[in-house]
Amino acid sequence: MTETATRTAGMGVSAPDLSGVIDLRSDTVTRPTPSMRRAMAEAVVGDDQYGDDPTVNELEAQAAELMGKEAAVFVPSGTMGNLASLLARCDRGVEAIVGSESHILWYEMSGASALGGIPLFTVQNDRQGQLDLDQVEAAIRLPGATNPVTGVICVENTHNRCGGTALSMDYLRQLREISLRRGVPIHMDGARIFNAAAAIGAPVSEIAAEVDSVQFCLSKGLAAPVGTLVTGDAAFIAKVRRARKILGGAMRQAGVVAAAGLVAFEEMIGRLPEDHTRARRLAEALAAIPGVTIDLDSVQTNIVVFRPPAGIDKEGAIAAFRERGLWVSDYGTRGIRLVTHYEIDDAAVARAQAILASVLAGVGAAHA
Ligand code: TLP
Repeated sequence: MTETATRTAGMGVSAPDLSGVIDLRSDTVTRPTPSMRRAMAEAVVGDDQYGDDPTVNELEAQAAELMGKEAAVFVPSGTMGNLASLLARCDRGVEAIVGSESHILWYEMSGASALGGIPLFTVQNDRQGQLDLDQVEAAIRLPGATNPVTGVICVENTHNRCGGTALSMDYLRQLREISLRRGVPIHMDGARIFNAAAAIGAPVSEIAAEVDSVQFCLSKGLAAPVGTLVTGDAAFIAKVRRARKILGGAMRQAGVVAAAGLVAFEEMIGRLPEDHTRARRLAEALAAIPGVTIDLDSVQTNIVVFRPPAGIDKEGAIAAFRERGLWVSDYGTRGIRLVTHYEIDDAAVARAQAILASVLAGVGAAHA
């Protein structure tokens, strides 16, 4: 039986046949590795809401240690990790500062505002995914009779819509200085913090030391099927646990999925630079195609964002890629996004390059 058939056996429906597809839509498309599937099958589990799941407990302990924080809590998704963190920092009417290009602002259904009554105060992101420091300072409210107060400053690392850019330690230290001076904590949406650490060559704990909380995802470049860890001090994590419960995200025998996370720590973190090298190769190939707009400086990790040449319609190009077996994401005003991950090897990159060239420059169209 093929893997696809095994996965759908008995369900009466068939999954799309992905064989032969080069899926660069996201690193979220990664399927669990064989060792993850084995660990999941063999996981020792218990009811996590009684604190009885040893695999979840181990995952949370390792996550806290990796980030150098007191505690961690396992939540189902990055979206819930951010939302629960904001709920833990801000009562109704207390503001969260977020970047103008942040995932929280663009792709999380305004959950903080819709469910938590938390206004999102937007500060400009520059091309590197940094929040302008003067604007952050100006956005933090002074105590007064009429204005709301600021509960948290959110940064994203790596920065998705800015093309996978990693924040520098120097920048983080400057932001930290403002946060300490003004008494406003920093939350890091570190969905891809391990990619950031690989890009700047610093341990994740050094990055995490400059912020009060970090959420990071197991289900992106680390290839686990489900899950995110929120890390921070013990009092904050106790609040995040309560927020997770009200959001319906407290689970039971979650060790079945946590087991894949433990394998991800062991086996997947160290290989992320390979994804960065392949993304770079794709970016350079795109830059060589006349008319393609791409900012090579922003290609620092596993994400590549570009615009097709003037005269080539974006939607048409995406459809033409797909016909040839290359799946990419439409990134709206930002253009087209490609994301490398562990299911993309050198041969897949070479094929993708040929398809990109054939559609965007008509090169070798007969062969692609
Ligand atoms: N990002 C997804 C899409 O939502 C765009 C992707 O394909 O990149 N923070 C960041 C920085 C993210 O990139 C994502 C997912 C999340 C949070 C949310 O994680 P999930 O999908 O687990 O809720």
